[in-house]
Parts: sequence; C-alpha cells; structure tokens
Amino acid sequence: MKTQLQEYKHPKIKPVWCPGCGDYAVLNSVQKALASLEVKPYELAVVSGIGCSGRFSHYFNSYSLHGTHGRALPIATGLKTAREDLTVLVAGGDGDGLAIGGGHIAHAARKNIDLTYIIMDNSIYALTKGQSSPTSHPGAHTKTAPYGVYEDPLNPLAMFLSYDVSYIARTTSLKIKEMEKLLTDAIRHRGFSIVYVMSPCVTHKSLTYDDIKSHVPSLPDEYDPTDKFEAFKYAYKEEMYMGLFYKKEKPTLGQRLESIQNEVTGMSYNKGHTMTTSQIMEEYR
Ligand SMILES: Cc1ncc(C[n+]2csc(CCOP(=O)(O)OP(=O)(O)O)c2C)c(N)n1
Ligand code: SF4
Ligand SMILES: [Mg+2]
Repeated sequence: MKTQLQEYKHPKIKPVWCPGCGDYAVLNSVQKALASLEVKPYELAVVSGIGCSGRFSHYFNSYSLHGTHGRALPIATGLKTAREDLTVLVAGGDGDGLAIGGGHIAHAARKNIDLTYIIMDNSIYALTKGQSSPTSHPGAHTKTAPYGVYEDPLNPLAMFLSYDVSYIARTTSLKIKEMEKLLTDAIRHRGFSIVYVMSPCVTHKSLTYDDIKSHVPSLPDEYDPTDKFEAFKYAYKEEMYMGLFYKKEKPTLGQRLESIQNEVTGMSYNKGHTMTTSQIMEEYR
C-alpha cells in the first residue's frame, strides 16, 4: 500500500523553526520525494548535524539520529555500511557541513557512499544567533564580524565538483516543485548525492527571500550535467543557477566492498579449493 505523506512525519515532535524559515519547505519536499519513491518509514534513516537545520532528523517517523556538530556524514557512513538496505539521508547547515564538517565531504565522495546529503545554506550560524559562516557575504554584518565579514566565501559547488561528488544539484526553498524533483532524483541516484539548498533565514536575514528572488535562473535546457568543465563554468557565474549541475555513474562503496568480498571468498587457494573467509583467516593463526 502506498505510504501517505503524513506517515513520514513524527507523530509528536513538530518543527520549532521560526515561522517563514526556509527549512520548512525543505522538510516538506524531502517527505514528498520519499512518498513518491515509496520508501517506507521503516526503510529510512535520517542523520543530522547541529544547528537549526540540524533539527531535521527529529521530524521523521523513521530511524533518526541528531549527531554532533559537523559529524553527520561520518555517522551516516557507518550506518549505511552496516545497513546497506536502508535509505540514508543526511541533513545540516552551511556551518555544520562546510566549516567544522567540511573535511568529510571529500571522503564521502571518494567512497561514493550511497547517501543523500541535504545542505541548507542560510549563509549564517543561525542557531547560535548569527556568527559568520563559510558562505556569509563579504561585508555582511554578523555577530563575529560587526564591521563586516572580512573573509572570502567558499564556492561550495566548485568544491563538490572538485571532489567528484557523483550527483550535485543546487536548488532553493523558493522553487518547491524543482526542489522536490531534484531531491527525488538525488535519493534515487546510486552513490553520494548532494542537494545544496539556498534556504532563507528570516530571523538573521543573512540570506533573504529577496536575495534569492533576484538571482535564480535555471540551468539552460541544453545544459549537459555530465560535462564537468561546463559545471565549473556555471558554478562560478555570479547568478545563482539552479538545477542538476553534475551527475556521474560510478561504483558505490557497497558495490566496491561486495566485489572485494566476492573475490576473497571465491579465491581458489593453492590446492584448487574455494576457501571461505574464515578458512583464509585460519591460515594466519
Ligand atoms: C563542537 C561544537 N562547536 C560549536 C558548537 C556550537 N554550534 C551549534 S550550531 C552551530 C552552527 C550552526 O550553523 P549551521 O550549520 O549553518 O546551521 P543553522 O543553524 O544555520 O541551520 C554552532 C557553531 C557545537 N554545538 N559543537
Ligand atoms: S533562526 Fe533562521 S534558520 Fe533558525 S529557525 Fe529561525 S529562520 Fe530558521
Ligand atoms: Mg546556517
């Protein structure tokens, strides 16, 4: 029987984000994407970092874990390796994922672990009341830069491309239909996918709905998401292009480990006998 949208929502824990926060639209779109893919709540695990966006995992009626700051990806990597059968989603903010946790993206990409990472970027550390993040706009006034942000911002898309993340999309809480479609596609993708969402914060106003409205063209129809050089070109454009930037098919971590396991367990060792892993281990006692 088809799972109803309501069944993904936690029966008791309701979102406590500020009214108008961009993260509501992300939560709703993720739950709609799961319903359209018919992922059952008991087949789903959601892991999140710390921040307003880090509350994401609370709101699911599924396996969920609110991890430590910046460590959602390694936690999810362990979980997915132990339970290949689960659909694993990872969620967090620009501070959690691009500052303290930024180093983990490269390694999730190298493994091509089959996870979907949803990054809600509001250009600020919102939960802790407005410190600069790696994507804060130069010159913006924040709690840690009262005279204006004095560092260059990261270009997250270029970073994901250089790590060869196998599915990279940028979208925004303002384009709900497009976000839902990209999330569905990313969850379906076999490998490490990132859906990078520009999600306004109405309280700290570091990224506002107006900022986004004036900047969000979609990638052109003729755009080829398998062309990495073209993807870099669009990642560096001043306008915030939205859509699927890059997609590549390559073996997932699960497939790589399975092929090693098959090779070892099927190994014919000296005497022409096929040996099990425990028999091979016995040889080393
Ligand atoms: C090790 C550690 N350092 C710092 C903090 C404090 N802290 C909590 S959330 C946060 C930033 C969150 O920013 P972001 O990931 O952008 O999430 P947002 O609140 O903007 O959604 C920080 C620095 C912490 N919880 N743990
Ligand atoms: S402070 Fe900003 S990011 Fe946090 S819940 Fe409120 S609007 Fe959302
Ligand atoms: Mg943030």
